[in-house]
Amino acid sequence: MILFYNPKATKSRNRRLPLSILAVAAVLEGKEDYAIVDGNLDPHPTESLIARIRERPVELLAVTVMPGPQTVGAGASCREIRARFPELPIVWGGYFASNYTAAALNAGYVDYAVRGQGELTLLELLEAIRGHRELKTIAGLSYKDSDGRPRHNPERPLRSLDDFPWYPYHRVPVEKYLLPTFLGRRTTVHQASIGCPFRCNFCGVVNFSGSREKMESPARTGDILRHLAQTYGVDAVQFYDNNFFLREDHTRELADRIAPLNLRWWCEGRADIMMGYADATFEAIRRAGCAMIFFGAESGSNEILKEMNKDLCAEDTLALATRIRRFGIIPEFSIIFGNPKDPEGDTRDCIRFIRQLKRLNPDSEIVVEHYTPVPQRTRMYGNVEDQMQFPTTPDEWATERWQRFATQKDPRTPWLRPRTKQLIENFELVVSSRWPTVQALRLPSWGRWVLKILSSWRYKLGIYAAPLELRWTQQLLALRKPKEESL
Ligand code: B12
Repeated sequence: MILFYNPKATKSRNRRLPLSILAVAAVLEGKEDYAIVDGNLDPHPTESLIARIRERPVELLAVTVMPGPQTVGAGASCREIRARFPELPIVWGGYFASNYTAAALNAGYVDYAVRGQGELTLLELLEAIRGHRELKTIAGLSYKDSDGRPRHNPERPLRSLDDFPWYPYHRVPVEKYLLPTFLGRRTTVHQASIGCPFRCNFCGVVNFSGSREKMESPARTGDILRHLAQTYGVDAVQFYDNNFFLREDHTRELADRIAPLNLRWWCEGRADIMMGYADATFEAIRRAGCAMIFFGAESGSNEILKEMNKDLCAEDTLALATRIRRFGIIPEFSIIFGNPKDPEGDTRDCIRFIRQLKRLNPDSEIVVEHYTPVPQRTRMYGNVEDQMQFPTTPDEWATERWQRFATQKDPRTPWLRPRTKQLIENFELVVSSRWPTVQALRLPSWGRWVLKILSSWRYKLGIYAAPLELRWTQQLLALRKPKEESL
């Protein structure tokens, strides 16, 4: 049997279908015996894994790991399982294994790391474990050779999602993952493409997919969503794609196919690409149920956008903020604060840019990010190679200091002075109180008003220092933080 493990990633009220595991399990469905343990549902996943292993022989423990809390759960469970069942091979896949491959293999409890798209790599790894193939022939695989030295095989070219079977939804309790959000009562998740063709040098996806993207056909996305709506009563979708709207013809076809399903949905797009779209396409997207689009605006300075390799200009973001209002779609703009060369100046510029966006479109939602570097194939944004030393093991990644880094809560980067960090956080608190997010489903309307009234003088006068009253009020109201919790 193959045992899959999705370590706990989030609070239980935010749990989502474990798509990473479903994607790789799909290629085993009907051919292999497998089981799934999801730490987002199961409060004692290590015990459950152990119980499964005792039940019947397990050939491989296959774990999906993202940087952040999943690294903690993955490390703890795998260490325990290695101690009890030293012969059982363990493979890690996902963003941690792809971006921090060497660190993953440095753990005594990880034998294989799968980089990038994992379906075929997993199938070939199973062949190798069964003695029918050599490890060195498996593209996308990293492993330790017989001397314990790390080996990194060449990259695996991305395949279209249509080349793989549908996810085996029936193998998980789908009902438990359908959550109320501002989009609908039964929100699900779907990813209709993999990778990203851009080269932004602050992003973890570039290394993962080598600046390439493959999309699912609109027909298949439509069929899957119809199945989810008809079988499970899904009425809303969060799309995980890094770039949902890459091509206008694809977008139009997809919108037309989704429209009859009466879903409300959220996705990510690029301002420059969408600015090239016709009004009729925006209308089609709206008709198809699109409620909000997330845009990585990153900065209001074209110089900094260039330094980020973003291939975007600030004017496109500003124009998009104005244009999208006409179609009743809310834009959610994410801004990266703290350019390493001049964090103070950049922070002031970012604040100015956000204020401009809010003037053009007050409905805009704002996501404030602290620049948190990710290793790149080329240089990192800000040329910070000399200033950054990443952990070399998953256990080090699991420490409090690096958890706060990975979750972007407190990157503690050498160039970010505590005073500047405080200003960024204060500004975030003021702007998120002045316009409480529409994603905060449980926030009562009186709570919204209290936050608005308490913060409007600060926003108007640009006084952000020590907003204790806002911090307490947000805590009291348990205001949702979309950047940490997803929708
Ligand atoms: C869903 C998601 C989440 C969910 C987690 C859901 C869960 N697993 O339970 C939530 C919202 C909780 C979340 C939180 C965070 N996330 Co997140 N998340 C994503 C997102 C949007 C989609 C991932 C996904 O499921 N895709 C669908 C599946 C099918 O694709 P996949 O995961 O890539 O899986 C394929 C391969 O990776 C591989 N594979 C994956 N697992 C395995 C396992 C095995 C055994 C094998 C063989 C192969 C394999 O094969 C799969 C099929 O090809 C990605 C961005 C993206 N679009 O990829 C970011 C992303 C992975 N997250 C990221 C980050 C930074 C975080 C946070 C740290 C953010 C924060 N501020 O807190 C937290 C950390 C939480 C944690 N778990 O540790 C970054 C990682 C960057 C990096 N440095 O590597 C990404 C890339 C976003 C980004 N652009 O920056 N996230």
